[in-house]
Amino acid sequence: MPMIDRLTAREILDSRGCPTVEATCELKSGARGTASVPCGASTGSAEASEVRDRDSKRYGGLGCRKAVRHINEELNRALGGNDLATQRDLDHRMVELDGTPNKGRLGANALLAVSLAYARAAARERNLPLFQYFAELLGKFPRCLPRPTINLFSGGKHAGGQVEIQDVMVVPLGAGSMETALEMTHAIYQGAVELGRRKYGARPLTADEGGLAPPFPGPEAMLEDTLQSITAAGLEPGRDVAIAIDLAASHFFRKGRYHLGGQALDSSAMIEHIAGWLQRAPIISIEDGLAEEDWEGWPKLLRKLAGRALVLGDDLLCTNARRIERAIAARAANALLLKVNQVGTVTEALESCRLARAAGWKVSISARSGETEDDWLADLAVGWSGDYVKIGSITHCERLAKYNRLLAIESLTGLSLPG
Ligand code: 2PG
Ligand code: MG
Repeated sequence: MPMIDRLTAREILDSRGCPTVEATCELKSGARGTASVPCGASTGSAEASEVRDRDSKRYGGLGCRKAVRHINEELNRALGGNDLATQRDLDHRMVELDGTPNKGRLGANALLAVSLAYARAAARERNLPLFQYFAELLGKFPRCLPRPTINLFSGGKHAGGQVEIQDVMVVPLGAGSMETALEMTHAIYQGAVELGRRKYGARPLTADEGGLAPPFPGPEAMLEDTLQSITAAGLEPGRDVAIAIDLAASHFFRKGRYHLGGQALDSSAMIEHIAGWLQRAPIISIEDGLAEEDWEGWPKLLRKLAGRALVLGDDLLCTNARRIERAIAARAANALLLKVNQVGTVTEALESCRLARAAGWKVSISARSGETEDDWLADLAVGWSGDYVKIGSITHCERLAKYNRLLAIESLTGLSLPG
């Protein structure tokens, strides 16, 4: 039975150079686990709340010394030496201790760091690979690896807003293994770099998640360039490689209108606009096609795209059980983007995953735009049988830590991508 001996934490930096929290959990048995938490830029308004120092003299107020102190002091005192036999016990105890509806007192960043560090320590205590520990929490061993949705082009908040759409991703449908999926993506990425050089006159700069971010004249050019890059790699769009898009539409929705490509579209026009893209390109997933508060529009979007593309909720759902229940009841989506730090503990994220699955939804397990070199996300995506995994592009070390871990899990387990 894992019993916590000591919790410690430090402030470290994420891939944007912003502070975040790393925690270490030492169990009585001597097993230890360390884990760090990511941070979003295009956040949903219902996300659990991080505690930041708000001291403008350090990191523009984003310091995490308070959250670190909450782990080193209060959480260490309250949880150390207690008989917390399971992940569930620990996470529920932390939620109780925090005592707020959004984890605003101790901080979702503090709670999640402890939750994950404990998971790692508990797995080590039993000599389990981390993905197997997560699979045991779910109660089901994965039958295949999640299919990667890999960022090729970036816009929106991840690229300084040169185009409104946030992520255009490639989905290597024709790949039977993670190894092949990455190899195909490399060829497409190189094609896109070359295309960018020719079309926009310079090697395209990369955005927060390593996606290429040339000065696209509009979202349609982003799609067109994606198709051309796939073809330039000798691959066939739709057969070998599909496209997934995260519009992150909440971030260009103002006063009831979607401000996209110089137009101001109402919800119905926006849905038609998206449906038009599906005619032009093999798009299999639309994430946050509408804004998080456009609850009336989402069911219409689902009806329009049903059977053709997934209607994937990120900002809409925030991995939050109550919002997922509402979306299921309203028939507002058919897929969940799961980000553990949106909710703040492993157990609550698992509950959200279960809810989505019980409704017959697909689940895509996602990193954040601000990440660390920690690779737990790869284990989580495999352990919870994610249909898809979203990590970012195949550049930048914080992304590669996860892709490389997926390669390691692939060779360790012999699991392949779904047929
Ligand atoms: C998203 C994520 C990852 P962020 O919107 O899906 O791309 O971005 O972490 O900034 O919320
Ligand atoms: Mg998103």
